[in-house]
Amino acid sequence: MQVILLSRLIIQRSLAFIVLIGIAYQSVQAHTVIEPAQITEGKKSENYLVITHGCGDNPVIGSSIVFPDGVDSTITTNGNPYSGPLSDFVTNWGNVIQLYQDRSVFNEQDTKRDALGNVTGFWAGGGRTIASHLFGRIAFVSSAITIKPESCAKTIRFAVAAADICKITGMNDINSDNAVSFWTPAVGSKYDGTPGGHAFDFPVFFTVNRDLEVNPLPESCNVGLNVSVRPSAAQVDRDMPIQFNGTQVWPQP
Ligand SMILES: [Cu+2]
Repeated sequence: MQVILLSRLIIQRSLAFIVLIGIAYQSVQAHTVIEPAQITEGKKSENYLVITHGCGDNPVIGSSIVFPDGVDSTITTNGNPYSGPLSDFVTNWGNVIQLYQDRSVFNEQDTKRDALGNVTGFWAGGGRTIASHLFGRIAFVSSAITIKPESCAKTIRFAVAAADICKITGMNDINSDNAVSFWTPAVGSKYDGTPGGHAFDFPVFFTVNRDLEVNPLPESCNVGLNVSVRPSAAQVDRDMPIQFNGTQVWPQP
């Protein structure tokens, strides 16, 4: 009897172990992310865009990423729409991202800039591909971001739009044939991806946490605000395409 119980226990344990391995394996097949995903205000931060898988079985040949510019972005506080500007919460958003030149993953790369010359995103591509079973990472640095001391902002979470490109197509074919993996907020842009598709409306998040010791919340703030920032459709449409030497190379015009 005891032997039966014991063997049952062992079987249960090993089943649990197999389930655990399954979970661990799935988490390796993660989505494309920024790491670290959360940074502390007031401190420069070394980050990577980490590309974690191809488009189906197609390897990634390039990547394009757009940060909300805070100009016409959609802002919510604790989930409620907020109509004021981003500068109510962060004093120096704009031009805080800089790309490191590093050709170990792709041959070409550059920043994307708005009319004022502020970096709004970057792209990398060409040369070798990232094997679909390996990770690739694109290094960038964010300079110190400052949360407005008078504000009640505790966290500011940016929904960053990223596209991992596996096949260069025109706009019409962008959602077919595993051409692109989109990690974009579904804001109504041309780069929303397919509803119900892989990681639909699953952007890359980048969060700035208030340094509550250096920059404590004003007493009137109660628990503080979680601020969420999503780019406008117009900005994603404008900034997502890749320009190379003055010519748009993706999507094909
Ligand atoms: Cu994924």
